[in-house]
Amino acid sequence: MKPRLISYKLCPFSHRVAIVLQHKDVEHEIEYIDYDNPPAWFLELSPSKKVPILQVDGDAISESSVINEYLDQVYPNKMHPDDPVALAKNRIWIQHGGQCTVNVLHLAAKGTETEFFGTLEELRKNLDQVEPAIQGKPFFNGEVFSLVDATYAPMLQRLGFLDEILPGILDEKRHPKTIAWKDVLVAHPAVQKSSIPKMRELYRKLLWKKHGYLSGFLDKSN
Ligand SMILES: N[C@@H](CCC(=O)N[C@@H](CS)C(=O)NCC(=O)O)C(=O)O
Repeated sequence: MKPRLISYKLCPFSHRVAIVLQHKDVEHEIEYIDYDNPPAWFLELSPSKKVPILQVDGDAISESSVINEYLDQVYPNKMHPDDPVALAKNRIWIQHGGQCTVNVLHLAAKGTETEFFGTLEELRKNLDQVEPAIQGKPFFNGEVFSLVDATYAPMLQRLGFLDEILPGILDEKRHPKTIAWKDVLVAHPAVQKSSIPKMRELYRKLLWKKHGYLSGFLDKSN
């Protein structure tokens, strides 16, 4: 049976898994469910009621970082480093990426200017930690596209969309390596192929629907 990814269309955590499936060229299916009205079979399948879920041979695996480690173990084209210390450090960065991703999800939804800039500073402090660890030649660890790259790519891609709406969200002076890394990641074939059609447009529609602080800037950007 082909692995089957259960996802919401714009979920950055599910996108991480879609990137790994693409990068490893794994034949797979994706089922997008409705965030506002998840089907009963999904609620039974997902202990946390969250996506992503990967269905494999009658089993269901949850948590994007766990799913990606599973895929890396089972399919060729290794994305995790072999060296145990490098591996441990990569796992720590992957964990940290969860916090950054939550920050970006909150940025898209925060209602007031104060809430928005408070969350932005939280994200920037989290990125302060990542910035010196990026090797950027061209990827996080150097030449090999890793699970850390797949983990941060959806968050950085969405942050790029937000920066188009309110320029300066990405701070060139504070995070130059992160921004260069983002540019490499969004152009990567696995990230491109795993991004849903009209992604930028749908993301902007979602911002509009959320009616947060940023939605007030949508008209002024294209
Ligand atoms: N730690 C989880 C986070 C997954 C997550 O928060 N998914 C969101 C969608 S992007 C979700 O399903 N939210 C629904 C809910 O919280 O009920 C992972 O990495 O897989």
